[in-house]
Amino acid sequence: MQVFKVQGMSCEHCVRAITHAVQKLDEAAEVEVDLADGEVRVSSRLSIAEVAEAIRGEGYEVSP
Ligand SMILES: [Cu+2]
Repeated sequence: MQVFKVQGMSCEHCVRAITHAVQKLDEAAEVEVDLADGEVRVSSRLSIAEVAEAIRGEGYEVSP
């Protein structure tokens, strides 16, 4: 599982946007968004860079 620190997530819209962006690259990806901790946890066949790029593509900041 990969864990990303993501800034700017605030609501269910953000959860859906990020989940869909990752699942667009890997349909089978499991995406768990923790709004309270500002964390996104992903289990997928994607690389860390690919997931980070997908999240950034939705307009969120991803910490290295
Ligand atoms: Cu939102």
